[in-house]
Amino acid sequence: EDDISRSPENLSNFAVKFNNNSRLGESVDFVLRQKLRVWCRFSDTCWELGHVQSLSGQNAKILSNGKISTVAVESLLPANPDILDGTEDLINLSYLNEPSLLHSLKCRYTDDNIYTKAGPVLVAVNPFKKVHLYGNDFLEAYNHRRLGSPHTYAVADAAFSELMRDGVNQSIIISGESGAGKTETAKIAMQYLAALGGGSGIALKIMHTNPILEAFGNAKTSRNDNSSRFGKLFEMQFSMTGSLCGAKIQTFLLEKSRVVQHVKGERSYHIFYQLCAGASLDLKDKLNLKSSHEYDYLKQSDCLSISDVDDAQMFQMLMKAFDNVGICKEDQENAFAALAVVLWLGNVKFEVIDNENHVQVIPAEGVTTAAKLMGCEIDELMLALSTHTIQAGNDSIVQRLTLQQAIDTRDALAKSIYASLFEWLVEQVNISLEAGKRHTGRCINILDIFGFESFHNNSFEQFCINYTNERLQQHFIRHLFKLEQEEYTQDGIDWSNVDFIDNTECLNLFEKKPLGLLSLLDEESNFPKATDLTLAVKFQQHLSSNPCFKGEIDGAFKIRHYAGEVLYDTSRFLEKNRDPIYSDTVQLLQICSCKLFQSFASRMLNQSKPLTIPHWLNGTDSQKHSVGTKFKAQLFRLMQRLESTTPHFIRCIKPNSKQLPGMFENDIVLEQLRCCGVLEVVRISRSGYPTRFTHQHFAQRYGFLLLRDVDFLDPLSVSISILYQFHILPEMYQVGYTKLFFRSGQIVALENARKRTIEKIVWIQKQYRGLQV
Ligand code: AOV
Ligand code: MG
Repeated sequence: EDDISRSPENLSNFAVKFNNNSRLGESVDFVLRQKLRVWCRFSDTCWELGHVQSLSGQNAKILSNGKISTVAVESLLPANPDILDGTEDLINLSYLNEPSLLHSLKCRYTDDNIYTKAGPVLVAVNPFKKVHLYGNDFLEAYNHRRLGSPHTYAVADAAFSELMRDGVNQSIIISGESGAGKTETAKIAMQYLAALGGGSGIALKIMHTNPILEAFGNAKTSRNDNSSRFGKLFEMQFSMTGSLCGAKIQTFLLEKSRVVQHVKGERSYHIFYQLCAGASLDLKDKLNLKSSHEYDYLKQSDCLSISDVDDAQMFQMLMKAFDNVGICKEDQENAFAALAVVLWLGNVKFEVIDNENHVQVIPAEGVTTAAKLMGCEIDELMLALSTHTIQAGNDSIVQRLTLQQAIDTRDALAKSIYASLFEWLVEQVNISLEAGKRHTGRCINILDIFGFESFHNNSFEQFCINYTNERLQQHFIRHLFKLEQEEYTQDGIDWSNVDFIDNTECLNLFEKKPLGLLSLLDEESNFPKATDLTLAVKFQQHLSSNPCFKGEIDGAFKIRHYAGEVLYDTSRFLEKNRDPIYSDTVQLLQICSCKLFQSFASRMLNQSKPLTIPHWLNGTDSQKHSVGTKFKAQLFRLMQRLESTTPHFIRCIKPNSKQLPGMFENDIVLEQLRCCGVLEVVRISRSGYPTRFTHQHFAQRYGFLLLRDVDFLDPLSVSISILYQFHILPEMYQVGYTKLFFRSGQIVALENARKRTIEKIVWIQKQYRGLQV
């Protein structure tokens, strides 16, 4: 019936193309007879669905959108039968290729099914609108896997079940670029775990920590109206019986530069605007608070509000959250006073008093209000902001600062007050969430960091943020690919390796000693005469052989990250990495009458002490305490902690860059799928064995279900007997030297049987006791 050119060469070309991407390996005849659905490639990210009508030479005639067109066979990929369009797990796809992956996600997304599984990974596509997938009915439905469709709740449920089953701590690791939905996803996971282990007041407290952390640690950026400017690890602690008994928050690297500087269209931290808009008259009076447009720190970016966000209302919610978490009124007011100090410091102005550009503070509302709220003399504050004291033997020499030095001093004070306030606040929250005696060490960690960022202008902050994302990506790769393959090989399992994109090279670029970005940055930071330009030259000199690095003109350089290339500008890199403490202002804080400010001073001084860095990180190097090095150590500790847990991965995907609902842009999604290796994850798990038990564990767990007496058998024989009794098909498992490996979905039947049997035993025991009474 079809006009098919049956030259053997054509057919075999076509067959090769199809069979490469197919696990079914249909014959070409079959393909053509069925007028098989194919994807026609028009560009790297543009594919259209069509049906093969005929083949001739290297070309095929394709019916697509009611039109017949000729397409090169090379540009065709097999499409899946439409019954698979909305498949819940991408491993079910018969043909695994990029357009099919995209198509599946898009079909589901259009129906508000934002969650899809990619083997062991949950993919969550940001809906940018309210979707009806949450709340009590859904919480109930996912409890104990009654509902199996992909969901953050299902991931949280799995983590909880494994915690209870294996007694091994779990982590839910959420990644994705800025605005992809990590923070929302983290809250959804917390909500599930709080409901599951809840009952007590602790669940409510835990949920109310979110508005607090977001008010003080989130801000509007050009990528996300509610962008997290810090990383957080949220540890939810459970008792032996699985009830929630406490929690602990660990935070990473708050972007403090935002307090004094941010670009047009972005904002500083939400809390400042909330406070200005929502404070009671009484509070406003106490803090001499004005509206946000009167503060230089806030008005610099011409952006004081966020559409659809009512800052005053957010402030009311914050106050409620403070009360629920148990932050006392006095602490709340102290915190607000500290915020007002930051705002008023920003309004402090200087005047030049000689021809060497030396300055003095202009006595005005800014400095007087700040001094009053801090509890120090106005003159003292003016002096601390405009002079520098040098100790020379027993004498101290006072030097006036230049205009730029004075501005830097003022800004550094504002930044460190804010950073200290944030730390202090997290500590207060932690005190209130403490499990105390009930703490058992059993926990589920939820990791929500700042996502990968690539702006028009990228500085030290993006450098650190993207470095973090590289580390996390490495963790992801290690678990899903490297460790997986190593374990199979070690245990003697038949296994052909899947290629994956490794980011080791990029991590080396950051971490290698002595010739890596962080080491070179520290070296240059220790060199008093260094400038940002000499830093750029140094990078160029030593790193240009790394394929992930490229030096650019004017002190810029490019890094090829797993998620794309980013251009960094070195200006202020050195200063931000050194993060010097200005001793005069710290001394001033020490003598403030306000206790909170005194505590900030000790916090700042503590931080200037060298860190005790684990030997495996730094060897016997001299101990430095630059921001980069401190952060690297913190990151290593985090990774170490995660390594000791069972990970559950959630990959958030941003469907468009406009933060709009109902808009699924192929190129943007595909780029994210590519860089986080979703295709490879699906490929590996489709052919892999995700569930595994040691022979012993398996025999112990299910041995009692056996119908015959096996007391005299070794664990492996018991295990094999179980497999036979439950008719687990031979292609569904492999027996390794020490472990059994199962394909996904095989353990469900065993677990169900186990549960039913235990229920029966308990019932019988109850009856028996009843008889005894
Ligand atoms: P992020 O955490 O990944 O970015 P967010 O979690 O803040 O991203 O999500 C950005 C916005 O997307 C939110 O403010 C919501 O409006 C919307 N959103 C995300 N997930 C959902 C969901 N499940 N349902 C409804 N709306 C959602 V960053 O912190 O910038 O890396 O540093
Ligand atoms: Mg976030």
